[in-house]
Amino acid sequence: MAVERTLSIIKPDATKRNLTGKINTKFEEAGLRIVAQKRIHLTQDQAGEFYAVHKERPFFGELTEFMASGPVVVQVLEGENAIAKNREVMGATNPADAAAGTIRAEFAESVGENSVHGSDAPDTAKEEISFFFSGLELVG
Ligand code: DAT
Ligand code: MG
Repeated sequence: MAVERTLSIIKPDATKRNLTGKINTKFEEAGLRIVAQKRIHLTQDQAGEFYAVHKERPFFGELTEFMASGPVVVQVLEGENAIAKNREVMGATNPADAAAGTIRAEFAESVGENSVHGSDAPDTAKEEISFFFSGLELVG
């Protein structure tokens, strides 16, 4: 295992319900360190650029509208095996399938409004981190 970095987003459904601290506690309890973090409000175009891989999917409009509907907290998490570990702490995309104790099992409202995003592989983690952060903003 190696020390990795991954991109996490606390989505508008969660910031709206003031859950940033509770979600961050889940990351920290799992051994993930928050090495960069900022609260921003995306435009729908910016959300579409970030989620470009899904642009042909039927839910793309709903997804980008939701991601632009309120503030998000974008963050870089660091730790051993951080990409897979974060996916584990997040739980399955659909909260109905998410394991007990995961962020999505505890907080997500639906498959669309599912509280968190996490990179799914080393190449996407690198791209997604540089979408939001400059090297100067990453404090290990
Ligand atoms: P994940 O966020 O677990 O990586 P994904 O990459 O397949 O899941 O999809 C990105 C987001 O798109 C997901 O977090 C919520 C939304 N989404 C996925 N499937 C959906 C569906 N069937 N209906 C509505 N939104 C969906
Ligand atoms: Mg994904």
